[in-house]
Amino acid sequence: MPALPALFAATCAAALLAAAPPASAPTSAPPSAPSAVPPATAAAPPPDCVPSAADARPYPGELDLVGGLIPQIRHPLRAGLTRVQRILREREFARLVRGLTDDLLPRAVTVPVVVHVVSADGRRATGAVSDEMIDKQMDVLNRAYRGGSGSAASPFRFVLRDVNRVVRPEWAYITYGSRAERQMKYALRRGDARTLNLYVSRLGTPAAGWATFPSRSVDPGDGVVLHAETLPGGEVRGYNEGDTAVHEVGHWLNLYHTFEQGCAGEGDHVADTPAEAEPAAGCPVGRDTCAAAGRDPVRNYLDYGHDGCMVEFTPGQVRRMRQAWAVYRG
Ligand SMILES: [Ca+2]
Ligand SMILES: [Ca+2]
Ligand SMILES: [Zn+2]
Repeated sequence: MPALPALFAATCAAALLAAAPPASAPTSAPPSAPSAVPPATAAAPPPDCVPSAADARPYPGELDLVGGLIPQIRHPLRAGLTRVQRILREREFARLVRGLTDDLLPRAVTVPVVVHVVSADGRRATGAVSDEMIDKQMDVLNRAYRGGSGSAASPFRFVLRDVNRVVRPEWAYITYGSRAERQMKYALRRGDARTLNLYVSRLGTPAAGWATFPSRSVDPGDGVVLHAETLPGGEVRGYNEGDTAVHEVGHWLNLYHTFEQGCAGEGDHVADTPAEAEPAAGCPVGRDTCAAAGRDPVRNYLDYGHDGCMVEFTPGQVRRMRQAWAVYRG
C-alpha cells in the first residue's frame, strides 16, 4: 500500500507537533500540580513514532499503594497516542477491515513469545526474574485470553519460544521513548509481526509497562515492556499477579483503554465496553461516571484496576483483536 509511508510521516509529524509547546507559551510557566511523572518523559513522542501506549498503571516502587498509586493514575503519562494519531489509525483500521466478515476472522492463533530479561547485573534486584515467574506469566496470559476468568474467550494462545537473558546496565531501567530503549529493541527483537517480544526489566519510567499498537509495517520497536516485579510473584503489591502483561498484550492486539476519550465520541471504539470518564483506581465496582448506558467497565483488563480486579474482555474487544490480527499480524 503506497499510502502507508505518508500516513506514518503524518502521524509522526502530528506527534511531534502535539509534543512541542506552542511558540507563544511563557518560558517560565508556574509549576503545575505535583505529579510523579517526569516532564521530559511526558513530552516525549513514542519511540521512532511507533504508536504506543505508555501505562501509568502504577509503578508504586517504594510508594505505598494508597497514597502513591492514586496520584499517578490521576496524572497519567501524557505519552502514548495523540488524538490525531488515534483518528488516523482508526481511519486506516476501518478501511482495512471493510469486507472482513466474521467468518474470515481467525479462530485459532498461536503467538510465539520471546521474553528478553534485561538486567543490569543478572540479579533479581535489577530485573532478572526467574524462569518460574516467566512460566507463571505465560499461564496467566493464556488463562486470560482463553476466557478462563469467565470473560469472552479469544482465539489467542501464547507459546514461549525462548527466554533471552541479557545483562546490560545501559539497557536495564528501560525508559519510555529513550534512545536506549530503541537501541535495545533494535538489537534484541526477534521474529516477524506475529512474534510477541516481551522486554522484562526494572523500569526508569514510573509505569507498570507499555506496548506498541500494531501497524502495517512491523517496526523493530514493536513489542511489550513490562516491569519485572509485575510478573506473578513480583514485589509490586496488588499488581503482581501478571495482569499487566494481559493488559499490555491487549494494546499489542489493538485495544485502547476503556477510558479512552472519556465519555466522548467513540471512546475505545468497542461498542460493548461502556464509556467511562477516567481510569479506575483499585476496584470501584458499580461506578458510573458517564451518562451513556452501562456502569463503568472497571473489571476490564483494559482499565487500570488492580490485578485482582481485572477479569474481563468483552466479545467486542475479542472481535477487534481478531480483526487486528487478520489485517496487521496474521
Ligand atoms: Ca466502548
Ligand atoms: Ca454509564
Ligand atoms: Zn494501557
